[in-house]
Amino acid sequence: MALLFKSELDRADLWADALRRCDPALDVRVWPKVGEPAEIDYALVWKPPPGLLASLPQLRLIFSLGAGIDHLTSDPELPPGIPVLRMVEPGLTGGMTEYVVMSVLMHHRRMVDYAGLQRDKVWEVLPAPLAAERRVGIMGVGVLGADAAAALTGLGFDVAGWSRTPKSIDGVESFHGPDQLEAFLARTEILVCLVPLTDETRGILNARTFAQLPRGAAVINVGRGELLAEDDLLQALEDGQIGAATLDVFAAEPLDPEHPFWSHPRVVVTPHIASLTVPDSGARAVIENIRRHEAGQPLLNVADLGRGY
Ligand code: NDP
Ligand code: OXD
Repeated sequence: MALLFKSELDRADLWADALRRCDPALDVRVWPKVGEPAEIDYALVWKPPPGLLASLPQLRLIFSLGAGIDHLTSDPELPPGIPVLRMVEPGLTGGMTEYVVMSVLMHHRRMVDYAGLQRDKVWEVLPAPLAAERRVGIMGVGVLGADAAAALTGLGFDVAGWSRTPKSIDGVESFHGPDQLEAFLARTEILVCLVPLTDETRGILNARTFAQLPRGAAVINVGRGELLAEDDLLQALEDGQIGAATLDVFAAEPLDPEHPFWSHPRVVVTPHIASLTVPDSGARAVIENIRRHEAGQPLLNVADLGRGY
């Protein structure tokens, strides 16, 4: 059994070691050292060059190194009929929850305002409500959004989630579908975006969405850059409709040095690090699915390519 690893982001040496620890018999090959393409059974990839997967004639499973699969569905030559598996592992989930909690707390406790006061050397106390009085809304309450929602609920925040289908998460008010988006936004003072990038969600963070939030709301985008209409956000920040934003993902990464987000006083920028897949726990998730595949058992975390996530 051979697995091809390809990523410019993830450390191939750490992944190869972690995979071999879980399954010493697995023949791990690191791109571009593919060897004989017909020997590759499995591919574990992040942003593979278009056509790479199609060049592997005996490929049986495609593993995404991340939770998102838009980096695969954007390949016009993605081979049809081969299951695509999303990355679901505790390191990735825990990392995202940390980032979301950190960012929500930062906006809740007005740290963007205090950073401005510090720059101006002004000693001033700003009013802030209790967590129970702060309404947080999470767009996308799947694996990552649901875990973050539970952590925020644990801190006492008033949390709601919006998804495609209804959810039942302890202490979290559920909204779903386009018809309930407006009501979800109207009650959301800190908006966390964790939907996947699909034809339906592209550009969902736009002027219309911002106008439906309470004035001065904060926006945290940890989904994908293309979910956000960047000019609409800049305008909403200028108008005061949006009070502040934390952005981890961008339409063009790395973010251009000239981009206005870098120096905007009310925007926090991070370089797509909200969460990263952890090789040890990620390898266990991959090997478990290979084991299931070999045993003819149902696979875990299979993406629905029709839905796009
Ligand atoms: P899941 O597939 O588990 O969850 C996706 C959620 O989005 C689901 O609740 C789904 O609804 C909802 N959703 C999808 N389409 C729509 C729609 N049209 N309208 C309303 N809700 C919708 O994904 P994960 O939680 O594992 O990951 C989410 C995304 O986070 C990834 O796709 C990726 O883009 C991003 N990500 C970013 C990282 C970073 O470092 N910045 C790291 C990891 C992931 P339903 O439950 O009803 O299907
Ligand atoms: C992911 C990501 O999709 O890191 O996992 O963006």
